[in-house]
Amino acid sequence: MIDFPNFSENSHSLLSKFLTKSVFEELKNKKTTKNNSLQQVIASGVAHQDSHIGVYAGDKESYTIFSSLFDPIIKEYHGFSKHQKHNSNTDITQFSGSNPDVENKYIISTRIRVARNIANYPLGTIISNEERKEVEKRIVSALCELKNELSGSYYPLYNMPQKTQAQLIEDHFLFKEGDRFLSSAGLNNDWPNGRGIFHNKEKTFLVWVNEEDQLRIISMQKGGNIKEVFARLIKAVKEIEKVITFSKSDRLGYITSCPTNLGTAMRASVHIFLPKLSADMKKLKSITNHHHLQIRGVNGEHSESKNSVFDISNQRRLGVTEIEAINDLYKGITALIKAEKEKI
Ligand code: ADP
Ligand code: CIR
Repeated sequence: MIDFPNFSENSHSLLSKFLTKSVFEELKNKKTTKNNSLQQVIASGVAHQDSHIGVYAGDKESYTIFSSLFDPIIKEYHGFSKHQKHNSNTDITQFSGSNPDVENKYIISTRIRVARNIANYPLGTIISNEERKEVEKRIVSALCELKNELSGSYYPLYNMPQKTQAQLIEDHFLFKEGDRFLSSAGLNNDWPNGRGIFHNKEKTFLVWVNEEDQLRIISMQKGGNIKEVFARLIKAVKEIEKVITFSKSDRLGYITSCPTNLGTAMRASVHIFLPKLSADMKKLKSITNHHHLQIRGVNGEHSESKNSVFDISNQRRLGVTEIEAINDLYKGITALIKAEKEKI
């Protein structure tokens, strides 16, 4: 039995906004078939009052059993109502953009990732040590079948030299260790067991294993060629999907630990140098808001931007197709570069 959590006045998380007393009463004794509870769902947001969202699902069923909490959060973040159904479209011939920075003056690198989890397993917050290892084994065996540009090697975290790990993180290829939001959700349990990274020689195709989601499939390269990065990603996802069935819902698309990633589960980002606009954050934010883009720092979520370099990506992942999401990025980045050039 849990008590209604105390949220401080300064807490602006979607959890504190939507966990009303009546929603709490409705959900407090509910459990999913895999035994996920409200306490588990809200643990991170209760521990960290500075959370933006504050909730994580423990399995696919969490999104229906605890829908009175998840649905309003999903609506507020993605603008996706409980009557809507998510649709996918990865047909690259329908993407009319390509590279918003052909002069190669502003975009440092482009990265597109999707999150995936394997059907019928618990998600990372409540998975057991044994099941996590099983998931790792299945993913690695699927990845080892990839050919040509996508072929690579798997590097488990448990025997990775500290120096290699630090360098991979610094170069933006590997997840950080010890994220406090993930820790409180249970997503760092049994660390570093079952965690690792697969990548090709050029590090243009990478897969994170058992971080926030069981797979984070990543395509990245220097410069701003969004189309090339997207094409590589979609090719890889299709190959992996021949071997592994991903967790998916008719309504919510791909199932992820955090509700912000549902649907396409895709974050398409550029690292972009905007020295003039960085002195006018109001203008920068008005452009990103207009194009449904999110600004992060150069070291990923919860980091600061440095030397006028920003990580800019699609905010909406659910209720938009993959093509719409990369179009948001393409158009928004084109508008930002135009505004940067016009600034004196
Ligand atoms: P995620 O993208 O999986 O949601 P993060 O925001 O923490 O997670 O980013 C993961 C890593 O990817 C960080 O090191 C971040 O700097 C790096 N990254 C994100 N976008 C780009 C990009 N366009 N170019 C290079 N690195 C990037
Ligand atoms: C939080 O609630 O702040 C963390 N659990 C991270 C939420 C996901 N981030 C996001 O805004 N896309």
